[in-house]
Amino acid sequence: MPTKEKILVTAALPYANGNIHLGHLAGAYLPADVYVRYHRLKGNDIVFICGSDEHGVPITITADKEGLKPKDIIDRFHTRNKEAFEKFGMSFDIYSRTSQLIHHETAKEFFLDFFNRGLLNEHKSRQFYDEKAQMFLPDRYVEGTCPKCGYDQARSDECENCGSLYDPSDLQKPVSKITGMAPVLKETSHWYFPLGDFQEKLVSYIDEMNVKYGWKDNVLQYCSGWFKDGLKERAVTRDLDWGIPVPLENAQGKVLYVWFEAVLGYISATKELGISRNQPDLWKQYWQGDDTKYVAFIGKDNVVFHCVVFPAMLMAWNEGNAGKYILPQNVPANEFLNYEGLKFSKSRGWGIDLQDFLGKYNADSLRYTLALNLPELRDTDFYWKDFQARHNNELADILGNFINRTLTFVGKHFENKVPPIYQLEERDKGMLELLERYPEKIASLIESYKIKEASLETMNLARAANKYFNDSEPWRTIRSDREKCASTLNICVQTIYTLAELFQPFIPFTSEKIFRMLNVSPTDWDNCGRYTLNEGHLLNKPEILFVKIEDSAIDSELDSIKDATKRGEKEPAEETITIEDFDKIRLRVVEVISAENIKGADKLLKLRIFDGYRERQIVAGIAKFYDPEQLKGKKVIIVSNLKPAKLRGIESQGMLLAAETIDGELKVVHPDDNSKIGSRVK
Ligand code: B3M
Ligand code: ZN
Repeated sequence: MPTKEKILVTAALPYANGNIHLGHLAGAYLPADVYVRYHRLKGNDIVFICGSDEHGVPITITADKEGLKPKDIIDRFHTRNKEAFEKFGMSFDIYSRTSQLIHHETAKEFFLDFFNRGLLNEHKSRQFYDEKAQMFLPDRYVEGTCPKCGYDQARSDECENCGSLYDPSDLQKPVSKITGMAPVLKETSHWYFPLGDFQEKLVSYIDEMNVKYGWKDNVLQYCSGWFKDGLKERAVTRDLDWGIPVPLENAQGKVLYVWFEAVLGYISATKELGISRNQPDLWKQYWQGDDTKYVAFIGKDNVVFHCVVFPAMLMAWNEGNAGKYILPQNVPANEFLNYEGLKFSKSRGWGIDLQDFLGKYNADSLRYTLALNLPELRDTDFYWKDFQARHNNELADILGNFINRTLTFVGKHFENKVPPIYQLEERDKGMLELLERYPEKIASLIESYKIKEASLETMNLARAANKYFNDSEPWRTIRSDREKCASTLNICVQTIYTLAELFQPFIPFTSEKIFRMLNVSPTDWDNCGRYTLNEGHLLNKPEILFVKIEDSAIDSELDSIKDATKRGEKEPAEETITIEDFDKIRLRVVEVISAENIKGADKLLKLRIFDGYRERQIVAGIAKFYDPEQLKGKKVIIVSNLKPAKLRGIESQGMLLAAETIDGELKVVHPDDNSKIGSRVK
């Protein structure tokens, strides 16, 4: 008997302010589930932990937009996502939530331990405060004009156009993205975790894990990027009224930073699991057991938190406490899955959420399609046509067809009983050897996180099975050589059993159906691929596993995404202006005379335009979306009475109107071809 492994698996805790979509599944959840299901079949001792991440600014913002309390939002999405995951076949041992008391206690325990040991530094700083929303604004909710280059969508302390870093007080015309008002700078104080002190230890930890267990290149690259920049201390508290209150006396209105506590959610959820199983110490066996291997499944945007921040926190704990936590042995993060060639975007209504999808299609067809498209090395896409082809041409025509033709044949010619096996010929031996080799082959792929290749290879076994059936021609041998025919069908039935077993991690609902048709229960992974069904074993009637998806169904999906922008989010709050306000703005039809790129500013185009009276120069941030030549001679609309401003040192005498397309590109607004140059747009 091989020794059983003890394994702890976590999958990123999704924010409870939106629906799970296909991108999340491909990034982290499906690979994690395949991995866990496989290890359970191996008989390993594994726990699979997940839950909702219920704190953080995005949740308070969703709540504000809907005029609800954060609690209403998290209750809604926690329930929805939990259900969606179940329908998709996620086999979590627990799907917890970070609003649980046990989590608050765990997070506070970590914070206080660090605080009491003098690890955290308190600093004062000035941060943007939105007086209307009465809250401090996180960086990504402030926008303004860069003091260096004039770029007008710069962040509070960093400009993505020219790359400069500055003090928030130097940002010009700051605007709060929450209320649209100008925020003020207000002093606040926070506690900082000295991440930099852990850099050396983190580097050697990751090196060691990589040498022993082979980390993915993309993950190593993200990490070395962070190390190259040098780790700096990070604030672990925020000014917010939603979250885990900072457990100190002088900390009213402050909560623990969501990422500080969310990663600890894995530990709290394991504690909760133990309590529900009447084993309150269960969490220690996994989190503090030297013989446990911990694998954390996440998407690429979470790498720094799982490979740098969380390990550093655990190291910090371990340095001062007797009970020592284990660190992730691997963090096999995936890249992103796109939807029909474009990034999933909630705000643009681009994508499809899981509940909708599963209302119409089979979970296993989705699992299979996603498995074959996992963004393990680079970003990949979900295409409806591909989904249809995988379902029709592979699941139905290869796997479904092999099972159906075999079982129908056995029903018709062998009274639905597993036929006896007689003399084996080369082809039969070849098929049996293949069956024996397969479990090991798929196992090693899954164990090295090559889930995509594992799913492809599993379907290859079904391909080989069809070929074996065809080459053996049982429809001929049933008349010419009944013994030979019996042997063929015996092997085909054994093959179905092996397929059902090996496909379990990928398409568990289908495997269950196949086991029912075979009238057997699953065996464990190490026993599959051998003769297991006895001669004479009575089979059940076959049922159709996959009904083909019609073109019309896929066409209507494609039609509905064409106007995706019409669905999507709630309207953002807008401040009203009077007609007099609007009257101050002069919009004019003008003609573009020439356009050119600007050296060193790859986002900007310099245009010469004629406004009906004179020529002038306009600088516009559309260079990524236009060839200068495309605009020559075109009529466009500008704000003509805007005070001239310099962008990248070049004067712009007005502003061009442009609108975003559904794929996030900026396109210039063109008036009718007959519009008069110089005429006012009202
Ligand atoms: N909630 C971000 C995300 O959903 C975050 C993950 C937490 S894992 C501890 O992508
Ligand atoms: Zn700049």
